[in-house]
Amino acid sequence: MPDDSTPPKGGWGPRSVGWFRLRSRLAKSFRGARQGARVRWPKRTCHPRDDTRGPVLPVQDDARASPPVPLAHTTKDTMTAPFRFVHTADLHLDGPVHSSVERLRRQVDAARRTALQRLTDVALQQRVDAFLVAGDLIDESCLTLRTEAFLTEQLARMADAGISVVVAAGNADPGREGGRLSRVRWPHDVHLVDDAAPVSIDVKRNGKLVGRVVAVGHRSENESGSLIADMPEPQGDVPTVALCHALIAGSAGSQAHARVAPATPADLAARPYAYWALGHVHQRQQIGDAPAWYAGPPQSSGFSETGRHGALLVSCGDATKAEFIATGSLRFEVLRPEGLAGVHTEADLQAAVELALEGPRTDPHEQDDTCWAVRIELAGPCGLTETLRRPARRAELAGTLAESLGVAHVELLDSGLTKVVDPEAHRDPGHLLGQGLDLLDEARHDDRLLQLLIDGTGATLDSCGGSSAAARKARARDLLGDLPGLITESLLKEDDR
Ligand SMILES: [Mn+2]
Repeated sequence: MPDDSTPPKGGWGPRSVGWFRLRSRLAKSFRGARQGARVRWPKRTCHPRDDTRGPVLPVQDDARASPPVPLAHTTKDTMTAPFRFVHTADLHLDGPVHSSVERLRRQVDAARRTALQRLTDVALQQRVDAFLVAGDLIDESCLTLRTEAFLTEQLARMADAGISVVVAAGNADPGREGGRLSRVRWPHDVHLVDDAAPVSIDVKRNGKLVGRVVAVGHRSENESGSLIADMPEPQGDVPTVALCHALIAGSAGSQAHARVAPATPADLAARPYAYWALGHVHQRQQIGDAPAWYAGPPQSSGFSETGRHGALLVSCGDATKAEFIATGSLRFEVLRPEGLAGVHTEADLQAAVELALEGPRTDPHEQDDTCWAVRIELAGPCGLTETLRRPARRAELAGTLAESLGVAHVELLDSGLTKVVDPEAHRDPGHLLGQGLDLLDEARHDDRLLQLLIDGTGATLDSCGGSSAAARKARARDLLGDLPGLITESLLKEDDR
């Protein structure tokens, strides 16, 4: 949770009604101000088209920001121009989507094709020299003929424009004989690297050598040896880029991926390539300070991959530069709304969810036409707990929320909802809780007892109200004011479910 969701010290309890209402009001005024300035996301039902070709989508702002490199170069230009390419990986076309919702699975399928089309558009607009895929472009068990036709059409668009397309096999699309990858009707200009033996590909622009790609591929779905070990030392005449699907030890998120083609950052450092185009770990990242990157998938495949997704536009000249290009059109977010104790109606719930969604939705780099899939994890005391504990009602509410928020998909999860407790209902002096509540009352209203408590705990209790005896007492009273709710909640927790 972001820091701004923390209530002020000494003021309200973390889930008090007052806090929630204030946040709700702030969110509303913020939304009002924003709508006045610029409407970023119209309320609309957002369903990516499910046809094979997908919609024709505009190229990302990131790509538009840099002017295209002209195709014609003077001899001098060609000698000094950097080697420029798009680095992508792990698109998993037609691969599994971890959701039980069929419509969402179809939307991810469509968004993956959209991402491929956007990648192609970027490569053409930027007039790059090469398009490098570091494995798992397709999922070998699932690729349909329709998607294959779409894939080869996009790659042919680039190959026809003189872009060197290099596809390395990964563990989800290994290059074994008779496997799905080997049966794809690749455009004849596409370099398919489907074996562990390193292949060196010269990349030319207008007939002149501008760069070189050294690539290795996976032959099976469980390559246990290092594929990097056999990669040769790069030659020094032009920038040389290594292309490989591998598990680099210590990379962020690597523990979630199969241990195939394992290697270490030291293995990369031992071979001074101008750039390592890596695939396999689904998290965009640089490996230490090395010119080595995982591009991450160009489209998320579910709630385990939140945030923006895209590819890297790389330039290897005197220096190596990697720039992020957003290509994901369906963004996944997991939200944990705060202040649920103040939620008593469906409108309250919507306000709490909108507030939690503000952060991701105000991401200045996000596209206005991005579709959203939102998982809302509900936990803690909530005024709507009885309703929200019923799966059928949650599903119904999720549908309503998706429509009113203008997002493609909403799912509501009960991640530990409890009822809101009212200490006043437990004032019976005949049991432990009732006696505890009475004691707390006494301490709050008896100055002598309060002073004893302050002296006894040795707490500083200085606050923005100052450090006078009166200010300390006021602060102690405030703190005690939260306790009836807290002890009632914890003593009644056992009975709550
Ligand atoms: Mn993989």
